[in-house]
Amino acid sequence: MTTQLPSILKWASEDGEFKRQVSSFRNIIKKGSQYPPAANRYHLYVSLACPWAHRTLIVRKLKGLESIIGVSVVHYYMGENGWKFSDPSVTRGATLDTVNGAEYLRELYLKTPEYTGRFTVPVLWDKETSTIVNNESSEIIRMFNSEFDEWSSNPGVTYYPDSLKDQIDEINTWIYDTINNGVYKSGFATTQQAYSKNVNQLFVSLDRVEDILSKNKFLVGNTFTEADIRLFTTIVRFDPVYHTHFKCNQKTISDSYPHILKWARTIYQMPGIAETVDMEHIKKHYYLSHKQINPYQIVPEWNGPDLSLKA
Ligand SMILES: N[C@@H](CCC(=O)N[C@@H](CS)C(=O)NCC(=O)O)C(=O)O
Repeated sequence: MTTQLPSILKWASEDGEFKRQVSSFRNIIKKGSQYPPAANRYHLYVSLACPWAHRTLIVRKLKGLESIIGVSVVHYYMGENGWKFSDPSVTRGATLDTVNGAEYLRELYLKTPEYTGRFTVPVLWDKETSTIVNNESSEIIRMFNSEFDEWSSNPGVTYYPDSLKDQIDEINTWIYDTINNGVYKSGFATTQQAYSKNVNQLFVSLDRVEDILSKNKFLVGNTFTEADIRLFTTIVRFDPVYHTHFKCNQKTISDSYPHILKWARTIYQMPGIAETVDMEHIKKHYYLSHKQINPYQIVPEWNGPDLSLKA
């Protein structure tokens, strides 16, 4: 049976498996390039709900780039026309688009008329050429990490050190496929087979992470790296959202993964991190926006097992 879904909800392919689209804007900010590093030239568009956008907010914060890279935050509800801006006096945590005056995020993408992809956050915008520089979080965090040190309050600190690049890349690959994206592949599967395959892989990988963190403080030895940042944004959403909404319910982080929980607390308690985590935006976004898997848009009263990241 094929169900007719509006295009914004059509995320699964014929085999029932969710396929994440490959990001289209892939320019790199670099000295001497078309997009050189500069203060107050680039602007970041995010959703506080989105784990990919959350990575960029964390690196911006940790590198102390808030005063030279502005941020606009969309409303947590992603409706028929996609992400929308909102006055903070109406929607706590959201903002209007003070750079482009757009009502919807899609308007930024449509300034590139040939663009035919999805209208995703994060977006790194160039105010000088009025175009999207990059919409791939894994690349945006690398640029924030290394290209703006001239203005950074934390220059020289790197979350992708040369000596650990291979190990970070290796761990990022399987964590991306089976955990960061694995929760989506479980939750958006439209066949039992696709769901089962992905949810089983997800828990095999979480067990593997638990084992690593039982021996090391962080994913790559005792050094806090971008690999930790990239996983953290999925883990904070796990018990409150993915466990229930995406049917990733074999185990919870708080009850079954003591080392992952301890690691998540360590990161949450680092200066600046807690203020990037907005549980209201996170919960309301997922439960309200994905009508294909939660048609009555009921938002759970409780956050699930208490992650107690402050404890
Ligand atoms: N590859 C992108 C993925 C970003 C992404 O999928 N963002 C989601 C929110 S969590 C989005 O904006 N989706 C809107 C849509 O697909 O219509 C990245 O890592 O930056």
